[in-house]
Amino acid sequence: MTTMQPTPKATTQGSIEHYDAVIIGAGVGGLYALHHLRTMGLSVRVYDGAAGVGGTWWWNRYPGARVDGPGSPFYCYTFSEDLMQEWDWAETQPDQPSVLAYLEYVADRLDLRRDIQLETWIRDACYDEAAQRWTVETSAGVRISAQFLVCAVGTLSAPNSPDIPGIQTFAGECYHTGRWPQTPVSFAGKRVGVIGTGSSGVQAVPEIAREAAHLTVFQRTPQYSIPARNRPLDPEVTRQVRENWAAIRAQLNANSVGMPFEMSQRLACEDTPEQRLALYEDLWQKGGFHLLFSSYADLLTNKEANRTLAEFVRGKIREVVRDPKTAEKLMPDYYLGTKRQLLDNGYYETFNRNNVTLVDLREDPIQEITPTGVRTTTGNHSLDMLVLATGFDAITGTLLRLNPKGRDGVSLQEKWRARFDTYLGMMIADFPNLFMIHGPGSPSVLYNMPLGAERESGWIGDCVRYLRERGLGAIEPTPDAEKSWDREVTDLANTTLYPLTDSWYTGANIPGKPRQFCVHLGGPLYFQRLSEVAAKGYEGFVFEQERRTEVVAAF
Ligand code: N01
Repeated sequence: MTTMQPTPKATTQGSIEHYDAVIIGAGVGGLYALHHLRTMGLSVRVYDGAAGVGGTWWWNRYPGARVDGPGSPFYCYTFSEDLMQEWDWAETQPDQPSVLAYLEYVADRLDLRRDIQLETWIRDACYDEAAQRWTVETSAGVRISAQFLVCAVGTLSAPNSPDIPGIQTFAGECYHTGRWPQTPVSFAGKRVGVIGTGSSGVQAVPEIAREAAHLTVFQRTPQYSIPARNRPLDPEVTRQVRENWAAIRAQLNANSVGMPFEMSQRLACEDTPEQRLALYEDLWQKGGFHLLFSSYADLLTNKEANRTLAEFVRGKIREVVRDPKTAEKLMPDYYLGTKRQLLDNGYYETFNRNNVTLVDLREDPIQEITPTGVRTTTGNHSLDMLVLATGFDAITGTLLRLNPKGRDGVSLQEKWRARFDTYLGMMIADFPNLFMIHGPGSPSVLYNMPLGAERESGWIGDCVRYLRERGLGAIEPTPDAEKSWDREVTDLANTTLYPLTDSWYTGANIPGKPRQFCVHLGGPLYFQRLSEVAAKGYEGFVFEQERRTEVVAAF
């Protein structure tokens, strides 16, 4: 564990506080970036609009919210063996309160809170070319200056509130899953409607159905869901992970999604249909992403291979859901895995309950929301509560809503009007000294996010050190570097089936959003690219000499 350090000194000039770095966001990315930059000796201030640390895990308190990836003990920070030894996870798929408790523990253990200002939204961010610094303004109108702006704003943090006619008129309770209230929400005795059947919807639906008088699920696109098979975490697994932490960490770093999966090297066509079925059945029973990652290597690149697994999962839906008409409505028809793969705990089984109705919006679309419910083409659904599980303006939405202004006052909304250009997913031409964690063009949502945040923060720290050691005041990528990075990300994506599906990965869920698959699919290759660029003196970047003299770095 890093020893505790005094907060490096910030300075105040006039009414403006000066820091070396301002970090926006106190979630998984921002917390680690604070720790890392502060350990390097920088003065750092973190701002977050929430009333607590945790980012996405602070906001997403809807019933059933839990890690729907490989989970514990791998969805966590890896940099500190002490954290790994000290924190006990109870379940394989920790629930939202457990992940939040973990992040709160990290914040306390690393004494991060003294440099975090909560309930403070950053409303504006402008680059001052003469000073080579960013000025940010809080919701309270306070201005802060920093040489570096680190945007750890989250990839799934700008809620998508659907523009359905009449939505504002609904007189009952209405909650978006990504802005769930801090106070308990009761479904008892209520008629509840859930709009949306992505990861949040499939997690919430079984929980709400258990308590509500009646639940109506409004589904636009059926999705494939795999049983998560959440269970108590075997203490033996924890013991082994703790004993072999260095090796496990190396394994996570080498894995293409930063997870402890054995990635299959075998092609689907190398097995007979019977062998494939046996393998799929085995992995279905095991639960989680194993079905996708540990079965065949070509499921996300070969349409025919993908079809074999898709057909298997469709068969499972028919097996589980007793009413054949309902089962048919639940039948997905895109390439499995090309929307964010869902994991559930009893989702399809929920449609066997007497108090649950599925409305297929493809055949019976919503006409309007009224004060008393939802009116579809065929009739009215009276509701006391509406749950919007309608997702997010993913990856780029939050930063675009902040809309920082870079060189010559160019706004990010102008810059990203047609394409989300970045270099390495980390920096943007015309926005010097602005770093992103999990930005467009990084592996972000298709990588173990705490681990990705650590590795990206490490690169940011190295870059800052490089500048400071050479008396450089600003760094930004060249437009050419952005173009070639865009090609690299796009070429990688085009080797897969991802771009063929409308999803939030491609921006298709937000009307008017440019279609672009902006996740780098290279995994370890991405981090190797980061290291290579740094080793070549930050190839693809341009620098300015330090111009300022008045603000002395605490470095
Ligand atoms: O959002 P989504 P989410 N009328 O965009 C529907 C992460 N996550 O919050 O597919 C009717 O996936 C929309 O329909 P369609 C995870 O990465 C992680 O569920 O666009 N329906 C879809 O069904 C995940 O992928 C955890 O046709 C409308 C749904 O709403 C990401 O967050 C847990 C509509 C939105 O699904 C987002 O998941 C939960 C409209 N106007 C989430 N607009 C973990 O545990 C949208 N929909 C880690």
